Amino acid sequence: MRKDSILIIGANGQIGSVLTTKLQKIYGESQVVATDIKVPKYKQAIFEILDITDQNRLLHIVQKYNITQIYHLAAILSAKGESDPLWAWNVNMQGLMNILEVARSKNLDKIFFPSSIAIFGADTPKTRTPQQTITNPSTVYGISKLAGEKWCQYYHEKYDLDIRSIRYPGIIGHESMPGGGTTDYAVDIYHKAVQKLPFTCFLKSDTKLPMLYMDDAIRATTELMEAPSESIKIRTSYNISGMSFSPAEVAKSIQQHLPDFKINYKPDYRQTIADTWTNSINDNEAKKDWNWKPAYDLQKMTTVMIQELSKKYSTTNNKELINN
Ligand code: NAD
Ligand code: AKB
Repeated sequence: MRKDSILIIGANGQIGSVLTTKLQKIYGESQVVATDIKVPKYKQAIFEILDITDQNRLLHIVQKYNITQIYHLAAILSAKGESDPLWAWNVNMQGLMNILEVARSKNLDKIFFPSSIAIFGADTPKTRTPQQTITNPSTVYGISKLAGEKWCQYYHEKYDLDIRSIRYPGIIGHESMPGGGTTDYAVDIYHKAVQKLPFTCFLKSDTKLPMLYMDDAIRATTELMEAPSESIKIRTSYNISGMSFSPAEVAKSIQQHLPDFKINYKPDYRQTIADTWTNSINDNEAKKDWNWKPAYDLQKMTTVMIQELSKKYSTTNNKELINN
């Protein structure tokens, strides 16, 4: 029997850094190869530099470590992508196509590709957005994720590649900093609150978006990847839901712990992106097919975020933490 050998692409990022630790715990450090375009801040047991637009280098790493599964987390997110749309398209699309081709030609066992609520657009039903619906994304990031979902389904149907995907909402965790998305404010707000600083939000007070606590995101990912192949009925990408809130609502939940916390609003170009996204997600298919169930709501997440960040800020150099 072949032992699983895991390749993580984009391992230094907000999700990748946490998922790498989790997969090292599940499979053992010697079985997990962390890669990124940049050297990580903290030493990994096995790390290789990989620019995902370089297919030869990807193939070399897959062969060198006898890789059986890939978790593909490298992408240019919604806000950053709008500053250079062709660069974002190249990283997001060429990167995915390189993985699909290497996975097909080397007969890899399983691939994970994260999609996003960014695939939805202004004419998508806003509340409890269903699995199958109008998409019509407005950002280059959203277009690339939607095209990516379709390519994943194509490789599954045409080549029987076992590729699985989740449409993550905005992810919030205390372990790492976000990398250039429209939902980034929902992590930054906790860092400011814990440092007793006021927070200027780049979205309006009542802009409600779907969000998910990091623990739930990581558990959803490993549960989806461990589910029997025959129970995975959706080969584009699964809707999943955790919680939905606006900046005013998260500020209020923080004020229950830190009553002096102050927020003000200065909407910028990210407001235009958020306005096209949905408020909440219907995740019935994920619940039905692989028993998805979130564990965190806003109140529970706020309690843990404040506890964990307070510990970190009391023991760590702030600058090092912020640049984590
Ligand atoms: P991130 O921006 O924090 O991390 C992405 C990582 O990819 C970074 O470490 C970066 O150095 C690396 N990278 C960039 N270009 C690369 C390249 N050419 N080759 C190799 N590595 C490269 O992103 P994240 O928040 O950790 O997101 C991970 C995945 O989850 C992405 O596909 C993202 O679209 C998806 N997602 C994230 C969220 C969220 O809220 N964080 C929500 C929905 C979907
Ligand atoms: C972003 O805001 O771009 C990401 C996402 C929801 O895909 N956090």
